[in-house]
Amino acid sequence: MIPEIRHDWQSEEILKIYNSPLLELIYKAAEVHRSENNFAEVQVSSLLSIKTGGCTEDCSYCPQAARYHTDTEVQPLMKTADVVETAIMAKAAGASRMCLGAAWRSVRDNRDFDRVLDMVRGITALDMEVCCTLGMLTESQAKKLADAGLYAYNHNLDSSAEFYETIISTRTYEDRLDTLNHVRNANITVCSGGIIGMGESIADRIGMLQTLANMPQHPDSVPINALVPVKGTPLENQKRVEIWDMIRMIATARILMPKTVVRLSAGRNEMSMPEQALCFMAGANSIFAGDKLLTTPNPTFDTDMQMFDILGLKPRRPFQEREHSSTAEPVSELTA
Ligand code: SAM
Ligand code: DTB
Ligand code: SF4
Repeated sequence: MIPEIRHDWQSEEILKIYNSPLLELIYKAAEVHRSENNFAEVQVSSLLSIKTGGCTEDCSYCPQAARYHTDTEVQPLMKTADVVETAIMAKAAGASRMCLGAAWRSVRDNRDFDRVLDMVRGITALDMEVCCTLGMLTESQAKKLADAGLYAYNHNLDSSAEFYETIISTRTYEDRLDTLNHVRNANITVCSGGIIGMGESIADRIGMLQTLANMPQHPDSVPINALVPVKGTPLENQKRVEIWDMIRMIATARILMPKTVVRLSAGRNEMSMPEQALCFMAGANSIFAGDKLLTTPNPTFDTDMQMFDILGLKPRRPFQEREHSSTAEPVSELTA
C-alpha cells in the first residue's frame, strides 16, 4: 500500500480515522509508517531552555508566563559557550538535534538575537541539526536564522483556531500561521504541532491536524505534546491525558502526513515503556531526550537508550528531513 500525499483532508474523514477501532487505527498507521519511513529509526532531539520564564504572553498551559505564579525561576539568556557545551554533551549522548527554546513573545533585533545566531552557528558546526523556538518571527529574522544555518523552527499551533482563543489571548492563530510562512519561505524546515489534554474537544484536535495536513507542504515535523499540568497555571488541575488519546493523535497524524516526523513530545515522563512502544508502533518516530524538557522533567538519555535497545529502535543520523518530500509529489516515485 502506497499512501497518497494529500493536502485536501476533510474534517469528516479525519474524524472517521481518529475514531476508528483503536487496534485497526494503529495497524493502518503502522502500515503507512512502514511504507514511507525507516520505522526502526527515531529522531532524537535534546531541548534546552536558553532563556527561561518572565514571558509576557498568557498561554494558559505555560509555566513560563510571567503572570502566573509558578515555581519557574527566571533566567536570562544563556552564554553561547555554555549552550555549545550542552550541545556537545547531548550529541555524545545520542541526540542529532539541539532544540533551543526562549520564553519570548517574539524575537527582537537586538544583541540577544545576535547571540542566538552565534549559538546556531556554533552548534551547526558540530554537525548537529539546530532547531529554535523563540516565538514570533519576521521575514527578515527568519532569513537571518537561515543564513546562520538554522535547520528547523518550532512554532506550535497548539490546538484548533477556535480553542486557541480560549487558551491564549495575547496573540492570534493568524500570527502563528504568519510566522510559519516566514519560516517556510526562508527554507528552514517547519516543526509545528500542539498539545492535547487542555480541555479541548475531539473536533478541536481534528481541526488542528486538518490545518497542519492541508498546508501546501506538510510540516517536516509535528510534535504531539500531552499537557504537563503545572502548579500555578490556569490548567494546573487538568487530569492526565489518556494514553489512548495520545495514540489516536499520533496515528491520525501519521496517516494524514505519511512522511512527516511525528514527535512523541511532552508527557513521556508519565508514560510507561509499553505505552511509549504503542506510540512508536502507531507512527511516532521522534522524541525529546534528556532529563528536562524546558522546565519540567523528562526521562534521562540512559533510560531512553535502554528503551530503544529493548524495542529494537536506533537514533537517526542528522540532516535527513530535507531529503524527504512532504510536497504534493506522487509517493510512488519515491523509495520507501
Ligand atoms: N515562546 C515560544 C512559543 O510560545 O512559541 C517558544 C517556547 S514555548 C514553551 C514552546 C511550546 O511548548 C508551546 O507552543 C507549547 O506547545 C509547549 N508547552 C508549553 N508548556 C507546556 C506544557 N505545560 N505542557 C505541554 N506542552 C507545553
Ligand atoms: C514542543 O512541542 N514541545 C517542547 C518544544 N516543542 C519546545 C516543549 C514542551 C514544554 C513542556 C513544559 C516545560 O517543560 O516547560
Ligand atoms: Fe511565552 Fe511561549 Fe510560554 Fe506562551 S508558550 S507563555 S509564548 S514561553
